[in-house]
Amino acid sequence: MTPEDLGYTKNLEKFRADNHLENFEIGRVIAEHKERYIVKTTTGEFETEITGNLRFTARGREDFPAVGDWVALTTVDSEFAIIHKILPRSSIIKRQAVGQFGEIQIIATNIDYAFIVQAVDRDFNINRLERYLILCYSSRVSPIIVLSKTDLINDLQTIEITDRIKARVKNVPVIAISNETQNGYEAIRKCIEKGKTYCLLGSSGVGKSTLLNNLSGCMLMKTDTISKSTNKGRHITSHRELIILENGGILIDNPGMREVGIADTTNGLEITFDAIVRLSHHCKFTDCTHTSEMGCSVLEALNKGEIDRASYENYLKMEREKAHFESTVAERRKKDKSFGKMIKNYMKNRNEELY
Ligand SMILES: Nc1nc2c(ncn2[C@@H]2O[C@H](COP(=O)(O)OP(=O)(O)OP(=O)(O)O)[C@@H](O)[C@H]2O)c(=O)[nH]1
Ligand SMILES: [Mg+2]
Ligand SMILES: [Zn+2]
Repeated sequence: MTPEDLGYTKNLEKFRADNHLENFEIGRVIAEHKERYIVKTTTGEFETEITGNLRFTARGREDFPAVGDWVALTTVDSEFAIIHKILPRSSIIKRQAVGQFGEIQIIATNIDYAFIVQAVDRDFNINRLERYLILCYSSRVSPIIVLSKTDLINDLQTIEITDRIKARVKNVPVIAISNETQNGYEAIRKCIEKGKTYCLLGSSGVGKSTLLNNLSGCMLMKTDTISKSTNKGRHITSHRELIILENGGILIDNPGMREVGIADTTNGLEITFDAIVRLSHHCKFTDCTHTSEMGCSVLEALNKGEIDRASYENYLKMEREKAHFESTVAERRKKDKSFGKMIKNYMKNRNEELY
């Protein structure tokens, strides 16, 4: 095995040389278990921990390793190693964790493509697809839409669903598959290139792990029948894991996501809703909300039927969510700042008392 088989690139090698990391081993994080990371190198797999220095200088989640990361490490013995540095990430998929105020969760790093998996049964929802697209585009990851469980419907219905997606979502491949019959697998295999990293995104129970197991030819990931009566989607996959396929593609499985919160959306909205955003540049008012204004190009196109109404409504919703996220971040910064000031004043007063 070579580092390239794990997805190593020239850019990473350049960074390694520029930063004098030749004396360290280089490896890729393939799994994470509560601050312990499994790292794969060309010589084996190691259980690792980060150095105390990395831990104490970390400012947030992003300063800790995540699945997909390239790291510089020193081996202690044949099973254990210490991570000294995380190499720069070419991409990072993150989302706002559920319930936690502004807390960011890293889904995976150094990803080239994301398979967004939706099942054609009750899970299917184009608004949610657009959420995943925003997530991908803001992470600089190319999306590929995978419709699973097509064995549950007939061919005409599959075509109808595919067409509905294509009417709203432009420039993204849509592949319909069944993990039961393996229909559509050829198209999936064609997408997978050697040395490129793919991650599987989607709700619980849509068949991500089944797809991964079938592609790899062995049962690497646990899958299970979800409670059919409630269809609640008990999570089967509990953590992220990276595997290498025989054809050289690198796949990262993920636990299903219940909510896809919109966090840092740099360009994500713009690319996902490209047609609407382009139109909005022609609105009469620069602060146009595209809801009731005179001279609104978006509303004009909507009334002429040139843009999809459902997509337009989802766009407005995503814009509101983005604005809400940004204001909570701003508020938190303000709070952090005033807290910082209070500490500073306290220290100053204390020092004045001391001297
Ligand atoms: N009929 C049908 N069932 C499928 C298909 N793909 C997966 N399943 C079934 O759906 C259930 C869930 O599959 P998993 O592969 O575990 O789903 P997952 O997306 O990995 O779920 P989480 O790990 O919870 O996120 C299993 O019982 C599978 O057998 C499919 O294409 N057709
Ligand atoms: Mg799974
Ligand atoms: Zn407008």
